[in-house]
Amino acid sequence: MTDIQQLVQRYQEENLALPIWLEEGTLKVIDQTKLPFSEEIMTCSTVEDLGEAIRSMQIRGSGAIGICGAYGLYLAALVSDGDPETVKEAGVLLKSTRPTAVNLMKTVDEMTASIEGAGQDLIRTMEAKAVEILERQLAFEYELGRHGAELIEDGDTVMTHCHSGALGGAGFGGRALSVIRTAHEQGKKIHVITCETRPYLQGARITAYELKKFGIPHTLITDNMSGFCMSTGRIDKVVVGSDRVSANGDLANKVGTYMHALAAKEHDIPFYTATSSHTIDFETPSGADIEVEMRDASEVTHMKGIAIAPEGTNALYPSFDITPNALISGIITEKGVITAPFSTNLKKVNAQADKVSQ
Ligand code: RUB
Repeated sequence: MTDIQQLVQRYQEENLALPIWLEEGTLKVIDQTKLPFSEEIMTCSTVEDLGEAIRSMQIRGSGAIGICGAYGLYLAALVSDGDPETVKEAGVLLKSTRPTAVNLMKTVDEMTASIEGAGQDLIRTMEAKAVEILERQLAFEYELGRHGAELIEDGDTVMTHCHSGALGGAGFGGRALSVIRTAHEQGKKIHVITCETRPYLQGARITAYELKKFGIPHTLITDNMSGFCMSTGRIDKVVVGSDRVSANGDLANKVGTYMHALAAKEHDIPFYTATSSHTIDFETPSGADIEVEMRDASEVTHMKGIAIAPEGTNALYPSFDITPNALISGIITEKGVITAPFSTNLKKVNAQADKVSQ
């Protein structure tokens, strides 16, 4: 059995969701734009196909697109005739798809770095590295889930935004939902409020879908209801994922996160981001240095191709926003929960990490 086949078997045994896998020389991806109404599997035969699937958010979530970086280069190796340059070019293409989430950049860099010692064994090296990255990421989800669950009390209502879950990560619960799923599996009676997340509705479509699968009670709200819910005592804690954390602890996450963090501060509600050491970007000093992806305005003026505004209306779609570290109560990682002062404490945790990876 190959490494990849063993991994697929493990996912079945542990009831995990594989966001992407290899079958007969092509990559298979659960098309997240179709969820929850159909669980369609799409095929990416080339790295170009995979790049397009990432751009169009058929596969999304910072962890999952990080895994695409790994599997994408493995796919490139399969058709490379042993030419390392083709594989490196595939990495450049994948890195250009979405600029904000740092995991994709890091996994591509890690795969590319391992090309050097590969020699004749390019395919075998790429397969082993891709599996290693996915397994490490999965291990981090279990670990950060365990640390984060210590913050969740029996009876808590936890709000989350967008989808930071299994299919957006390595299959257990991504980041935020790893915390929530672990607390639930520990027997804590928790309730989740999931924000719908305009305009792509990842919260309504995918978070609610996964919470239902996990059997975790939940309530859907629109993004503009969080202030009301907080002011009326309906929310005890907020846990969101993260696409990038800068060296000073500022957080880039799905647009709307900042507004929830401001409201949480006003109401003394702890606000956490769940992440991994791989998502902490020490090359980026602060949130102001993070490139925020701007997506097509038509994604705001239209829903599933149907116009919801008069023709010609100008619209803006920053896909992420920046939450300053002062609004963050703690950064949950596989190494533990990091609190202020973030610049100092993030560095300490990084130094402890044997290997910085997702
Ligand atoms: C990004 C998104 C979340 C994160 C964070 O969405 O869902 O902001 O990825 O979650 P999209 P995690 O890819 O749809 O723009 O840390 O689990 O990736």
